[in-house]
Amino acid sequence: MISRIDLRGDALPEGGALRDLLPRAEFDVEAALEKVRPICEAVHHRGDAALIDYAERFDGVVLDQVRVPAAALTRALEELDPAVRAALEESIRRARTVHRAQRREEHTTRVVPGGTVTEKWVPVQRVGLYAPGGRSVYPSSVIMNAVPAQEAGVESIALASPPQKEHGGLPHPTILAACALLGVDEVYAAGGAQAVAMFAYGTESCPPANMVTGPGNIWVAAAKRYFTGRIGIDTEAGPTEIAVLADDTADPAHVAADLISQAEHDPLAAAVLVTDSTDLAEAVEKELEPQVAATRHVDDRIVPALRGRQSAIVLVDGLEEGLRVVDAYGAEHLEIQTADAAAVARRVRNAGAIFVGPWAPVSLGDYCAGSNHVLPTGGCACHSSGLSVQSFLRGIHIVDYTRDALAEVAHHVVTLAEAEDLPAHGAAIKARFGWKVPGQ
Ligand code: HSO
Ligand code: ZN
Repeated sequence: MISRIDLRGDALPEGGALRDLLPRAEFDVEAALEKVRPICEAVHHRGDAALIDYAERFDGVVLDQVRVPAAALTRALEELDPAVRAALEESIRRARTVHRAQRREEHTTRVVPGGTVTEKWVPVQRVGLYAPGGRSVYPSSVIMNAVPAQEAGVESIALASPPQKEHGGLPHPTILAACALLGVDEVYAAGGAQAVAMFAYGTESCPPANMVTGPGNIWVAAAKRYFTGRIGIDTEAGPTEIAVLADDTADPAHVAADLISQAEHDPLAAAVLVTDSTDLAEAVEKELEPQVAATRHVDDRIVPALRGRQSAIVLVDGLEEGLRVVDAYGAEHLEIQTADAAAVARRVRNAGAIFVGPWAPVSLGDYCAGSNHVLPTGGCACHSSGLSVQSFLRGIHIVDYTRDALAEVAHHVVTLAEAEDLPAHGAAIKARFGWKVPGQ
């Protein structure tokens, strides 16, 4: 069901070489770029008409408008299963609590008497959120994108999700209901690269956005890459990953269940167990069979995900080596199921989110921990963070110096300008002091 990689015995290689020994899915966004280019340009030139054409071609629905009427959101909320509504509300409440605490205060640093630099935090003005349809209809992802944007103070938030044939050309009703619960009332029935293009360029019915966030398939990731530089994006979300660092204190039934839980997302999803215990490795392997057999999505997602080259049980000599392996891997989600898990978690440097001990499985974080589930994949956790209030804020420096404060440092500015062969930079200082450098 899952392969083994045995890294015991020899010393582990450093950095990149260690990462090369670890499993990872192929996710070639570059190749998809060529395919999304004409789609993005069609939306640029033909606006809503192109979106309507693509809805027919890719989603099999004939739309007369892309904007979802307000009544459809209200109806979706009225028809939502009350238990699902209660769970979504709890998820929103917890996410709000955590994300509200991420707000940043303006801060002024007095560099010298009369010279200050203030950093003020300004939300992005308009954000387009993307919620996938098809295999991954995740109202939880609507929450994870909308809540940080709202808590950051983003003024204008719109959402796009693919039109669904079975739902009369509207996005999936639970997506619409989640929007209604969140107070996101500007919703478009548009999917894939064309939805990203709609937000990037704007169309007759949808004003352009400054930023697009949200998970999606490879076409959405490619469209985000296409527009990088023109608009802000979160990350190019790749297939979901779970890594578990476990020792012989871990419960193999829990470890197996957690590996399967993320394999359930996608045939390219990655499930990686890093352990120094062969007993645990064997017990987890044994647990996988019956647990996989007892669930849904077996042949289309879980079995290919666990059998794929991206998943493995990695055997290491001890906890120190395990930590080096998980740091080299940089998992989207990392569970620590070892003795003294909290202390081990503090030592991890690279992970999108860390789940500590037996009672914090990734599924909790996916829905109701309060943490965000939009996290860096594909090793991007080595340089990026998950979605947060910070993702939707810009820190702007306000530089305020008096005459005396500028005079004090003027000679250094002029010297550096000369050293860089940029005399006009120096002149901008001298012009303020009768064309002389103060103090010289
Ligand atoms: N684990 C996914 C998010 C998700 N799980 C949505 C369930 N629904 C990526 O972090
Ligand atoms: Zn998940």
